[in-house]
Amino acid sequence: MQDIVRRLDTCRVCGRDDWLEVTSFGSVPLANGFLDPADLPAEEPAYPVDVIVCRNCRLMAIRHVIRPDVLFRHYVYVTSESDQMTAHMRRIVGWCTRRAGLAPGELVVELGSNVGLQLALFQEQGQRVVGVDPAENLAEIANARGVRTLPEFFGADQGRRIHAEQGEAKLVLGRQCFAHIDDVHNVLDGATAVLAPDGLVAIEVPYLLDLLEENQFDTIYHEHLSYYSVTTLAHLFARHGLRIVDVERAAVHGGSIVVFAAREGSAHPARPSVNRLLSLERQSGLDSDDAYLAFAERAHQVIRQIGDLVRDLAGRGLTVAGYGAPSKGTTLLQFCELGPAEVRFCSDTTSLKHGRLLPGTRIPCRSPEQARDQQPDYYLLLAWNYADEIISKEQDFLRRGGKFIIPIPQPRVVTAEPVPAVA
Ligand code: DWN
Ligand code: ZN
Repeated sequence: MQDIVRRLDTCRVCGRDDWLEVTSFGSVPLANGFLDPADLPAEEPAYPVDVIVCRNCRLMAIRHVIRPDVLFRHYVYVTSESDQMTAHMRRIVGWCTRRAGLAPGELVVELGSNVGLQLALFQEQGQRVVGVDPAENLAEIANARGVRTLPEFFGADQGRRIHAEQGEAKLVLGRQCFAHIDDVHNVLDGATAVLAPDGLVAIEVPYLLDLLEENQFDTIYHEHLSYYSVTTLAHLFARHGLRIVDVERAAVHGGSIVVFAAREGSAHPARPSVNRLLSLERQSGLDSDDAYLAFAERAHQVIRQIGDLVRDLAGRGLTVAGYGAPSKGTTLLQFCELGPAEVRFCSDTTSLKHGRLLPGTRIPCRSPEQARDQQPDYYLLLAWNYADEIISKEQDFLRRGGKFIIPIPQPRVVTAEPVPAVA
């Protein structure tokens, strides 16, 4: 255990050791640690999920850092090909092309590029691309589809090497991976080593403000070391000669921000979005302890509500299953202490998860095809960040009397006929 987990004492952004202890969600196995039923471990290691906030730069983080190779060398999460995500990735291409003035032949480098879906869209419009992702199994898939991907953790060495081999990058992109990075300074050293003088760094992260306001406690798990606001990212970028020039908010993953940063001396003007969000964060109290403590109180209340609701339904002999087995779902089920007695199975489209058991709860994960023969009375919608898309495609289930429980921000039941929220 000791060499796999380390305690975070000094802030990874500003270096201070002055923390607000926000709350603990207990100790749980890793969110993507799906188990092979034919080869169950005697004991499943569990690690604390303790939430802390730096009192200097307001970075929200978890206290215990799991070694990145344990989390990411073999990865079961594959970028979703849902309509919502595909539309979002196309929007990212537009946003980045316009702001960075991307032309055909110019270089785009993506960190955490997964199976290369995002980079393939830049390739379509003529950019040269390089992905860097530590997940060897996913980098293999990306390379097989013609998206050059280095199966490595991105850092200063990789930035320098790509620069030497491919020249300057007009865009360095990191979608939904910055929260997963421990040594953020090494990564930004890599980004600035390859970035063109007038290039842009674009970082997409779940937005701390949405997480707090929408009680998204289930997105707090070991892969997510940090939870960022624009204020904290501004601190971080300034230490690397970068300044935030624009920010877009996006609905993906429960509410995210896409932050664009340019070199200090470059001509990129700062857009009004930056000050608008910095002041919104001040107005929302992100610079005081109360906002985080109030979130913790709400989160534990919602955890109780979800657990009580599902246990009550199961107790009345109704069947409940999980819709999706996302990392946030395996986390929610563990925090709510729900097991196979309450949640019969989870159905998920990711073939890497089929036939496996969810970490901690050991609830079986099935394919949607298998699930179709055992429709439950209630689906607990664990992939709630795709609720609109999933509910519109599952109208038959609703028409046949099936019901959805959307757990976040508070549990509410969705039926074919709208009913009031659970008190
Ligand atoms: O930060 C992270 C984000 C980018 O992705 C990672 N740490 C891990 C992962 O988080 P997640 O697993 O919570 O991500 P998603 O995208 O919310 O996962 C959705 C899950 O739901 C996938 O396993 C696929 C599944 N799904 C499904 O079964 N039917 C999704 C849709 C849209 C569906 O219709
Ligand atoms: Zn700090």
